[in-house]
Amino acid sequence: MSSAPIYSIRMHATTGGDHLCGAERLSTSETLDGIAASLVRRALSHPRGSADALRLSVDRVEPEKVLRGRLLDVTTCAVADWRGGRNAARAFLVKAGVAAGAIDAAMTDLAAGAAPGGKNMRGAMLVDARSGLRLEPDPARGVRASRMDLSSEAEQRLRAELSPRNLDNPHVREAIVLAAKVAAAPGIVAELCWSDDPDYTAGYICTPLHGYLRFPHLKPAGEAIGGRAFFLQPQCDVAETIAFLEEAVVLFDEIGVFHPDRN
Ligand code: WAQ
Ligand code: MG
Repeated sequence: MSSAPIYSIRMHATTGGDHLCGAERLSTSETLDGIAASLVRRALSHPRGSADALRLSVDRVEPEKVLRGRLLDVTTCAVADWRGGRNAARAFLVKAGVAAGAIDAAMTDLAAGAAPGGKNMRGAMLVDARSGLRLEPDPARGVRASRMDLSSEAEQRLRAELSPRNLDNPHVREAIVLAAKVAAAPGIVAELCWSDDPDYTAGYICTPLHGYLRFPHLKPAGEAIGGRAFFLQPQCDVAETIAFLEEAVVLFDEIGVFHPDRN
C-alpha cells in the first residue's frame, strides 16, 4: 500500500435498532470487494444475532495522508476470574495515572451497558481520567476509532507471534490495532476494554507505561454487555482527540514486542 489509492472501509450493523457490530479497515482497490463481502458476512453471522440493517462506507484516502505507526508491546496477565481481572486492570490503570474513582465509574458503566437503557454503545465512552465524568457528545453512539489497519507484512508478523500463543483470532488482532491508534491519539491517558460477545471473556487495558496488557477474564462468560472507555487527560482538547480517533488514517507497519506472561 505505497502510492496506490487507499480506501477506508467502515461497517456498522444493527438489530432491532440497537448496535450489533462494526468494523473498520484500510484497503487497496484490489482487495476492497473481498473485504466488503467479509464484513457483510460478519454482520449476518454475529454471535449476538443477525443484522437486520447494515451500512458500509467506503472513502478514498489521499496516499500522502496515511500516517505510519508501530503496534504496542503485548503482555498477558494471568488472572483466575473476572473479579481478579478487574482488580488487576484497576491497579495498572491507577499506576498509569487514572484516578481510582474514574476507573470504578467506567467499570460500573461498562458492566451495566454504557448506552442509555443499559445497552452496548456503538463506540467508546470518553472519561475524564481525574473526575470520571463522561465527555463523549453522544452517549449512545460514543466515539469510534476508525481508519486504521495493518500492512500485509505487519499482519503476517503479528499472526506469526499470536498463533503459537493460541491468540490468532480476529478479536485479538483487531483490538491490538485499535489500541495502537487510541494510544497514539492526543489527550489519551489509557484505554479499558472488554468484549460484548458472550463467548469472549478477555479484555485489555492500554497505557504508555504497559503497552497492550491483556487479561483472559474481564467479564463473566455468557455476558453480552461490553465496551470501551478512553480515559482523557483533564482539560485536554476533546474535539481534537475525537478528530484524530475518527479521521486520522494510520497504517501500522511495525509490530510490538511480545513479553512473557505475568501474574
Ligand atoms: N472504536 C471505539 N469503540 C469500539 C470500536 C471502535 N472502533 N469497536 C468496538 N468498540 C466498542 C463497542 O462499544 C463494542 O460494543 C465494544 O467496544 C466491544 O467491541 O486480547 O472483541 O469488538 O484477547 O466486542 C478485547 C480482548 C476484545 C482481545 C475486544 O471487542 C484479547 C472485542 P468488541
Ligand atoms: Mg463485539
